[in-house]
Amino acid sequence: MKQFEANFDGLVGPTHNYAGLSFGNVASYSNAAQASNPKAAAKQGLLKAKALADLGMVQGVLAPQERPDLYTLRRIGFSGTDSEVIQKAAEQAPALLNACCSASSMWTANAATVSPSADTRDGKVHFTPANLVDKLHRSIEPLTTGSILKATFNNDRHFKHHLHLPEHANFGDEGAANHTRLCSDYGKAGVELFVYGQSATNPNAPKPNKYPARQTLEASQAVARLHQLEDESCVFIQQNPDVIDQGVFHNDVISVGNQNVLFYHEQAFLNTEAKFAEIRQKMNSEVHFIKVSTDQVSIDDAVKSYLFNTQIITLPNGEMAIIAPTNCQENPAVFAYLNQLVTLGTPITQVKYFDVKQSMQNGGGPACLRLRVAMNELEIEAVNQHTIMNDSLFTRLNSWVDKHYRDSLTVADLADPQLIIESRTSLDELTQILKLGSVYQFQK
Ligand code: SUG
Repeated sequence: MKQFEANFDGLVGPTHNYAGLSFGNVASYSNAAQASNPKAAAKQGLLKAKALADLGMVQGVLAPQERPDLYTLRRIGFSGTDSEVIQKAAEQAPALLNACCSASSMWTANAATVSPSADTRDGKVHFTPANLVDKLHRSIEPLTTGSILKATFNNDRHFKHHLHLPEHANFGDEGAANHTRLCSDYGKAGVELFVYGQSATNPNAPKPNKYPARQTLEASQAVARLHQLEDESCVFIQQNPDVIDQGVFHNDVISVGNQNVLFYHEQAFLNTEAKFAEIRQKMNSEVHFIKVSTDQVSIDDAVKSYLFNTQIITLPNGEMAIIAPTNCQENPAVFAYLNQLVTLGTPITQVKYFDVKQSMQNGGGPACLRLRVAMNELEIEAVNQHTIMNDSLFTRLNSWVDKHYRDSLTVADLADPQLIIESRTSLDELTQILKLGSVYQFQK
């Protein structure tokens, strides 16, 4: 049976804005209060997704969430009509309104952790939505994320959906951004690499000083248990706390894997050699560890360019390509490195650049925008086919964006009561395009 790795990109929601909500995420902080362009953001994302479909990849889309999140605003005591709730929040607690308006569900690498059926004891594809407890604006995502995933992977025979982990800092979970799967072939059992920032129950373990470690070892272990993974197919590796303090808020800002390739910065992990030995032993087949040294690319350049927030994909002809943001072309050290990388004789033979700057300005590169789901042919057939990218969906989604999205949004505009009307109207139409049913119901 044929095996694929599908990418499900998050559609950028109509409230995409720069409110500086993510402490520890340098881009989010430094672009705070700029005007955003939700229409351009959504179209940049669609172009990337369509280009991957055109390359012969299985490409899907995941719906955005409804924002402003009136459910949360009412839950914390704002009352009245929808417009009164927004107006009162804007006057009394603008920071809370901003948190309830973020389009952060676009970064679907943080939507969930996914384990393919080849790795799980019951032979199903497992999904656990990330609880994202470290950031208020993201902690309100997991319930709706679960509904959207169920409506997209809507077949109990093949897909197993778990509830997100308990909402406590000890179980801080940021999903696939801190999870990479190495394998010889997508359909063969692989090694799932869980990268965590700190151990919550061991006060003496290393942790960052300045910025939060968003993923705990305890969360990663819980996900591995839920997904019925064998100990022999899991490796838990700690992120280097020093790089978290330099703006590496997720592992996918400093390393990325695909099949038998792990592309990483030499400062990415703690105990690198011992952990790589464990990976080699558990993989039982060749692994290409492609190391980038600090001399070649500094941590600062890696964070600014998002060299490691690239997607490494295996093309239908078996070669690997790197999907990079255009920011990598604009950084001389990184551009020189990538030009050299494709000549080194590793499986990576080409680089393709995409402009996803609207997302990049909030700290989200190409890899943040996608959730990977390795599936066999039968599983792919069981996916809601209306979410799979093709010429007609691309055209339809572009017209949908043209019809509903603004081309400028400032933080002050978040107080505009019209925004929730626009958001609901657009999402009503989207749920019909993608045939998702009532995924936003509980928020009402
Ligand atoms: O969680 N930015 C996101 C970026 C997520 C990137 N994802 C991965 N690396 N996989 C975050 O920090 C900024 C929103 C704002 O400031 O308005 C934000 O949430």
